[in-house]
Amino acid sequence: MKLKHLAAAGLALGIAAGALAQNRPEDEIRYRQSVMNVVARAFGPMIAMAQGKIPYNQGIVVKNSGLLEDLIGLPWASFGPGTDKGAPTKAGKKIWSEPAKFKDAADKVQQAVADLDKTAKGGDEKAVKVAVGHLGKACKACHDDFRTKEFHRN
Ligand code: ASC
Repeated sequence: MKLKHLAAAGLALGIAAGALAQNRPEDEIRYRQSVMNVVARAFGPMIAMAQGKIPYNQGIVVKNSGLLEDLIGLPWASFGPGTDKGAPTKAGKKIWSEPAKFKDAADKVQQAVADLDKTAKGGDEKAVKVAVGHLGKACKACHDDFRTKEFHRN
């Protein structure tokens, strides 16, 4: 076999191996926690604005709502089978025992983010604050049902 064929075969094998590779549970846990951490950082200032703790800032609202819209679809695929343990996590057992309910709660969060992003672009401060409240409620509802108070290792 010529060198360039060997290189091509090696590349093809590498791609196939990559496609088959499963992320380890600890990597999935770290990934979903990382996304949620950035999500919370983006949402925080909007909560503070809605609560009147900091002045309303349309630029931050648009930027951070866009960030949320980009990010909020990412963590859900990392709650797959076998990712209930492997690293300290607050993920509750019900995520895996009641997956339809978990999906419903996650869908509500994603819908509330989409609503906030759309409202943010409209620039109506009052409407934004209502949308922020809706998203906060959706976040909290999912956390109440599917997140434990403390980290656990199972
Ligand atoms: C956040 C965050 C949460 C939710 C929750 C909404 O930014 O870290 O857990 O929003 O406070 O009620």
